[in-house]
Amino acid sequence: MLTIEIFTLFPNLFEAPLRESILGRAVAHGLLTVGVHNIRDAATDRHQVTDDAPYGGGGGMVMKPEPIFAEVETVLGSPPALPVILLTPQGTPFTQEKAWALAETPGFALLCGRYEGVDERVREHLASEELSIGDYVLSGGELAALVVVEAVARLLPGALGNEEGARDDSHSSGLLEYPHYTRPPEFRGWGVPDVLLSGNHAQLRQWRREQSLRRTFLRRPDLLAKAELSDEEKRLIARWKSQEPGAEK
Ligand code: JF8
Repeated sequence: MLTIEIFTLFPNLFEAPLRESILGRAVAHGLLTVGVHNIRDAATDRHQVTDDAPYGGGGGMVMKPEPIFAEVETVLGSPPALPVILLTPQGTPFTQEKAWALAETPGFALLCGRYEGVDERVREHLASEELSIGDYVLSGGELAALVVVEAVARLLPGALGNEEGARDDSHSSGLLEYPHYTRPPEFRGWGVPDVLLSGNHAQLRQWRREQSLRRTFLRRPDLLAKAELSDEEKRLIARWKSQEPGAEK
């Protein structure tokens, strides 16, 4: 069973996401265990202060090192028995590859900052790694931690109720997903591609692969460099490159 230990000033933010859907079911079925620990529990002063003004001045507040070290070491021991991952905009980009790697470990801890972030000594002497979920600004590490937890949990064997599911996704193939349709075959005059109704499985597979390639070419050409492509697929993409920009999505 995978162990995830989360350290935060806002433990309530984790309640509903850990209860619901695939993640909630994975926890309920014992595929992983998630502990949520309030850093404020380790603050020893009367008002349980966890932040302070930055040395050198400037705006905002910084999370003090003592309550963070104390809470992490109370739960994980000293040195910590699990890798401690700090969520920060300065971290290594979190990817599907990283999600797979974490899913295959015994467990890890996620440390969530708030305010202007954590005292640098936490990063230097407690965190084993820093991750970022993307190039936009959040108000704290909690939602980033939830993204990591969900991306990892759904990869655990038995988490999807569909054993092929996770490996088949967009970003597992390295390409974007093909378009999906369900009934009815006509909705407000909008039809469904004929190939999906034809029952021709070879044509269907070819259509989906080409749709994945075309979408990736148009929307995320950066992904094509890493994707595994046949010689025929490479020629198809070379032809698209030499053509006028398509008007389609
Ligand atoms: C934060 C603490 C983040 N991709 C990301 N954007 N913003 C954050 C983040 C993480 C922690 C703190 N502000 C204060 C922002 C990540 N990971």
